[in-house]
Amino acid sequence: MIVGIVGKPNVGKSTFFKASTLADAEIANYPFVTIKPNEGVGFVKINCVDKEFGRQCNPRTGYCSSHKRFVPVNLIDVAGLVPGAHEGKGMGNQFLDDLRQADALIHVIDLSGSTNEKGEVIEPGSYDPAEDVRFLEVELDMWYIGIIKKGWEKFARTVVQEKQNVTIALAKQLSGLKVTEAMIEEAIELLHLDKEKPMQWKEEEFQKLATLLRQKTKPMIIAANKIDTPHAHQKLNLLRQQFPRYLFVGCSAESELALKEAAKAGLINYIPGENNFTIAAAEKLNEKQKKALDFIKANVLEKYASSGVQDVLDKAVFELLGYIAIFPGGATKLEDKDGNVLPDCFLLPMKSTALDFAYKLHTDLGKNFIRAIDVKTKRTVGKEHKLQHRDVVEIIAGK
Ligand SMILES: Nc1nc2c(ncn2[C@@H]2O[C@H](COP(=O)(O)OP(=O)(O)OP(=O)(O)O)[C@@H](O)[C@H]2O)c(=O)[nH]1
Ligand SMILES: [Mg+2]
Repeated sequence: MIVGIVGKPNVGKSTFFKASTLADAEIANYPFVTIKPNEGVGFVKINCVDKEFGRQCNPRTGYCSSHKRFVPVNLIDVAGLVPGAHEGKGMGNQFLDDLRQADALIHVIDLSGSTNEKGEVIEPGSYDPAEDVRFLEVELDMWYIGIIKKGWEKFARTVVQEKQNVTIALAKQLSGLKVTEAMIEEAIELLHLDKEKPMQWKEEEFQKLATLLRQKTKPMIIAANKIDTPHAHQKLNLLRQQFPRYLFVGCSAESELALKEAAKAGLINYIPGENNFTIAAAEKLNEKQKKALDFIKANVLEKYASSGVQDVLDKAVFELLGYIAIFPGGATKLEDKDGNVLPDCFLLPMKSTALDFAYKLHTDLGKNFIRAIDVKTKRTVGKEHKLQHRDVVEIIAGK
């Protein structure tokens, strides 16, 4: 799974990315610091199942801290997009292309209102973040329209002349954006488009088609960043009323980054997403660090119950995309051959079945599937059994 971090310049995308991955992204207070997409691994947080078995797990990927399991997801930090990006403004075309493979988007906006539409620093509170929300929708839709309409006449003519199915042909053309035949079929039906006469599709129909496909393939959560600044909370409430179709999560990427770095340096104990931290080495903290930690405690953690960054990732994967986390495990033992307890945890689309999971583990397990065991209840289940979030499953397969 790939989650793209998007937004205009200077809203805090790289800070969010670095806080989520602790990778070495450049952070600075001016636009266009990022010129290549940063790719990294972030983590979603779940209550680990190890506790229910009275064990401590040994993850092969990710980590587990106080029975909170952190499962890896791929993140990309894309350079800032400006209005007109779809026409190539600010290298927009190239930046948009970096998003093709994304399964979901985290749209970072600036609640402080201290950056204009180009990301330039202005008087705090003088820019309405609602504009951030609107502009990105337009740019993404225009980008999709551009791809759909590229060589459309020739495409439509060939489809008609060769009696091709327009759905299949279009799905092929758009597969790079993760558009499927089913999505196109659904959109065509909804818009009452004539499949026999693609040459007659109108401009406004292309627009609606682009919006529908963009919403399906790039579902978006909004990370309302800089929640630590004055009036940010009122602004966020207003945005929620203005845009009920979006899931907004307030966050302070800068606070999360400071906490993670302090934890990494051994100064504090902090589990990402929690509402508190403890001082681990008071003697090593200088005045500036103490002040920063006090600020974060009072203005972020105590006010909002967390820095919000972990929440954004978790909600993107589990609410927006509706994924579930599944652990492979044996009904009689939870260890792998090297003695690691519950070493793996996989993220699967909702409604995944036992058979889907078998294929995810190994094609041979899928092909030779006999039955599965729900390890928590020890019940035997069949191919079609729908898995639930945090299930532990053993696959029994033939040779
Ligand atoms: N107050 C506050 N400032 C933040 C927060 N997150 C980021 N910033 C500041 O916002 C500025 C821009 O941060 P970046 O992470 O470089 O922004 P970006 O969106 O990646 O910018 P481009 O790469 O130019 O598109 C920096 O000065 C950050 O310190 C936050 O949560 N609160
Ligand atoms: Mg950046």
